[in-house]
Amino acid sequence: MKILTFTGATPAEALKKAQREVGEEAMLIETKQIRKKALGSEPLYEIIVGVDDTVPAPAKRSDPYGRSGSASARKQPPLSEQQPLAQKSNDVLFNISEAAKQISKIAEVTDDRPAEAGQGADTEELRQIKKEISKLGDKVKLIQNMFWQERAPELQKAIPPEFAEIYRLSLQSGMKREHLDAIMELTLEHMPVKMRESSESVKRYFQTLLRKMIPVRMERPLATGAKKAIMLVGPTGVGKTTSIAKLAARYSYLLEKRYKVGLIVLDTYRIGAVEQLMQYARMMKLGIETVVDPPEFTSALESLHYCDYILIDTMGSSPYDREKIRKIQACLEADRELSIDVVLVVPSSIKYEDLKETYESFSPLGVDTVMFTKLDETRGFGNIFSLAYETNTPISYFSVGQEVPEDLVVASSEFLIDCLLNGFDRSRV
Ligand SMILES: Nc1nc2c(ncn2[C@@H]2O[C@H](COP(=O)(O)OP(=O)(O)O)[C@@H](O)[C@H]2O)c(=O)[nH]1
Ligand SMILES: [Mg+2]
Repeated sequence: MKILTFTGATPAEALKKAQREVGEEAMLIETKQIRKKALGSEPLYEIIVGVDDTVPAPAKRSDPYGRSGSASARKQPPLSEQQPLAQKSNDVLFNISEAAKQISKIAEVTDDRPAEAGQGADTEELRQIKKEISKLGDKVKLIQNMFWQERAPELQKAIPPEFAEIYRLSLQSGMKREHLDAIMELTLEHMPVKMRESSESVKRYFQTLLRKMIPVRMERPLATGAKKAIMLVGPTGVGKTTSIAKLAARYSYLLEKRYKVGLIVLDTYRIGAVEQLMQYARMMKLGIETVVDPPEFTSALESLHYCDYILIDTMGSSPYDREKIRKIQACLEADRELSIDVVLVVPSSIKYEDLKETYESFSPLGVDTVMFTKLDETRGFGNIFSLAYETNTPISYFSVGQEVPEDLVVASSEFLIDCLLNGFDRSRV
């Protein structure tokens, strides 16, 4: 059975549309008001009908018991005269479960009979009963699916069955509930009726909508003579240094144009843990400067003036350490020549609320883009979606593993939404 939805300013108008589209043969499932009349907007009614898309059953079947016709072969009244099934559904379910009980009683009795006595008749009777039971099972399933009534707390409308899968997937992805419900509400309101027919087309529509909502920063080739400085900031252990190494390899060796790349390590707390990046610099033969304060920072930028890209690593900032963030800020302010792109690096393996908190602590630095790391260590990607959507900060890169330089992906909304709905798959990187 195919489920179709029609809307109109009155129930009669919605019904007319349905009659034009499917004739009188359909089953009326539900009529409901989905929007009340308000200032500047008409009320909206929706009717849901079911159309049998299988070959119609013959009006009369052969019946070994001489009964005339059967319930399913009886023709239903024309669409305009039907009472909505939703109103009848309780009765229907009650009747079905009563009937099922009675049938199983008969089945028990016949089962208890000795096998020899009247075997032929019993077998035929049992076959019929089994057939009836399986038909009832199908009907119950159909009705249960049609009236899947889970309501999201913030969502005023029930979620139709074709939307159930996509709703569940998004919710499990860790997307902020408010975002999901708002998107769902929009989808229910604006989605073309034709597309609601199957969960597949609903999924495609939803996927496109989500993609359009994610801000992404494209990677563009540098204009001739232009320079770019990129600073990676973020909590300790999120993958900043590893990502700097990946980016350095990318810009100096992996793109069509090979750029001159220089590195700066901002070690404002003199932790001295710069060896990790030093090694990468040696391997890739890149210039590297270690700095501890703003004057050193500006002179390091000057000494790397021959570079197209200057990548700046920052050391050990716990998100709560305001003092360290302030020191980074002082360095950023000391630079008068280049405009430095600040990239916030955060792991995708933490929940949305923690991402948001990290974002807020680093926001005084003026975050230009966000880079999400450790996509290979997480299952849900809705937290990434929600942070990008809520802060409206574009995503620039994803890090999908520890390998330098290959585990880096230039951000794209297709990739993210694919991960969100279908999971991360290394072969699609
Ligand atoms: N699984 C996984 N591990 C990563 C990823 N990025 C970095 N790491 C690992 O995370 C640890 C910390 O990385 P590091 O670059 O030193 O973090 P930093 O403190 O922010 O500079 C290292 O063991 C990295 O190999 C990633 O995308 N996936
Ligand atoms: Mg580091």
